[in-house]
Amino acid sequence: MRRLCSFLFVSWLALGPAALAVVPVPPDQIAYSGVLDSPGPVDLTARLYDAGSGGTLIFMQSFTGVALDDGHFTVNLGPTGAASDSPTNPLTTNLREALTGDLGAGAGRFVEITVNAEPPLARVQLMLVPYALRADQAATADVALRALDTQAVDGVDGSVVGQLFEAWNFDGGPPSSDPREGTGDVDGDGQANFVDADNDNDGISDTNEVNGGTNINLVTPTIGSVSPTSGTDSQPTLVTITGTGFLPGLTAKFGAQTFNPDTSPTSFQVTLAPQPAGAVPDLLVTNPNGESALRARAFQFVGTPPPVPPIGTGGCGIGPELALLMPLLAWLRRAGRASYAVHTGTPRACTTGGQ
Ligand SMILES: [Ca+2]
Ligand SMILES: [Ca+2]
Ligand SMILES: [Ca+2]
Ligand SMILES: [Ca+2]
Repeated sequence: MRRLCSFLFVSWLALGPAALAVVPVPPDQIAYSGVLDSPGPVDLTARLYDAGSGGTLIFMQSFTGVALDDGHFTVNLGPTGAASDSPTNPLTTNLREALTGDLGAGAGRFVEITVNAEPPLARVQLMLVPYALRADQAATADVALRALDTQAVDGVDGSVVGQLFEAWNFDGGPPSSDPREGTGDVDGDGQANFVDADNDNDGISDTNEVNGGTNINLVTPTIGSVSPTSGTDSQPTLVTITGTGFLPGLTAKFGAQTFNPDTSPTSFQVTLAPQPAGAVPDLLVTNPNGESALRARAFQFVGTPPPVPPIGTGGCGIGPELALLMPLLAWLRRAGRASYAVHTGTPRACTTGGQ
């Protein structure tokens, strides 16, 4: 007796996992392969039942003179089978219809092979392939990781989409196909880079970043204000820096003084050590991503201010009082300050000819 030693069959489904989300349409042909332990050619009859034994005959197809290659054979079931068989006729001659399961038969599908006129071999159940790594073509796909050619995207010719991407600059920045643009979404706002005029959402447009030499895909800091802008050569100065795009871990350098302050996105503080009068350090703020902002001559160090004169000790008349205040006023002007201290003493009354 000839025996079917092993078998395999090409599934009726060759779509990716996402396509399994919808009910697949069975093909009208499936390839069926097996191995026989005797030389060919042979006549084969394939019957499709709805049960592993007994059950209802659904489809039947015969093949004559099937060649064997070292015992291996392959036949294609479908698309059309025989209309009659003995002792009962199959329910359909259409393989696709036989596989859809709406013929009033049971849900299972089992293939029974008969070799020549010998008794039938044990039935083998047809199973849907649960997972396919790759399909060269798909009529539709819920998700395609990469399609080399598409005939339509939501009803629009696929070539139109490609030409729009290649030829049209949606956001005024670098071309859509520029590696800095493309279909990424750096800031995660739902807008792809090629239509997002500010890829990294740092408040600086892609165009201005390109012109300014900063990175359109990395948050770039800006310096708004430095307050105060001066300090003395004798006392530490607490300085507040405001701006945008300050990231945790940033570095601030005032000349040779380096700081790693805690920061909010828009401000941070550092305490400058005194430096000799006349020093005017630049401020360089650098984010951990390497993006930076520079403010030249952001701060100046000045000499220690003169003591505040005791107003009212100069006698009556404005002249003597101004003479005492002049050194302090000059210091304020040099330091760019509006005030230095408030006199709290009690003015002395005029002793001669006063008001
Ligand atoms: Ca975006
Ligand atoms: Ca962009
Ligand atoms: Ca930007
Ligand atoms: Ca940037």
